[in-house]
Amino acid sequence: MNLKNIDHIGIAVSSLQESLSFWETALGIELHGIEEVTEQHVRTAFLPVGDTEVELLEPTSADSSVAKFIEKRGEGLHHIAIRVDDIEAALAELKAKGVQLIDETPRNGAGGARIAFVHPKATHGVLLELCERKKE
Ligand code: CMX
Repeated sequence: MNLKNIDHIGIAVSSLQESLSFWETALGIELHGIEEVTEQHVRTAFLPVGDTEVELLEPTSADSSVAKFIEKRGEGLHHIAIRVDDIEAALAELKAKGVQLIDETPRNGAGGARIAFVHPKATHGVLLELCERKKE
């Protein structure tokens, strides 16, 4: 599959407002925008760093997988997202290789991206997101 780059790194936080004071004030990174992704039950804040971004993820409901993650493991690194050209092709290739997928078909992510997750059990402990964005 044609992997492009690390699109973003997701960090689970209890409060966007509180964590932004570190990323914006201490590191001086300019916030790219805040967006609610209703399908994923999260509010996200994107902070560009070089050719990738940090995505802060705040749960909007107790049912959110991010809320469960924080409850079980505390705030911290939640996932790594790799950008692909063709997400359906990437998922088909992983499925054919017997990789344990969370999503066999893409869902909607922040910024109009199409996303799908690979189970952390398949990746030796890291939740991996595949991410396809509209061509610029
Ligand atoms: N990174 C690494 N490991 C993780 C993890 C994460 N983010 N989340 C859970 N795990 C671990 C659990 O601790 C558990 O480990 P142990 O078996 O050693 O205890 C293991 O994965 C499996 O857990 P599970 O009981 O099968 O499943 P959970 O109910 O904990 O759900 C997961 C885990 C990954 C399947 C679920 O969170 C999921 O479907 N995630 C994809 C969707 C998502 O995370 N959306 C939010 C982001 C949206 C966005 O970026 O827009």
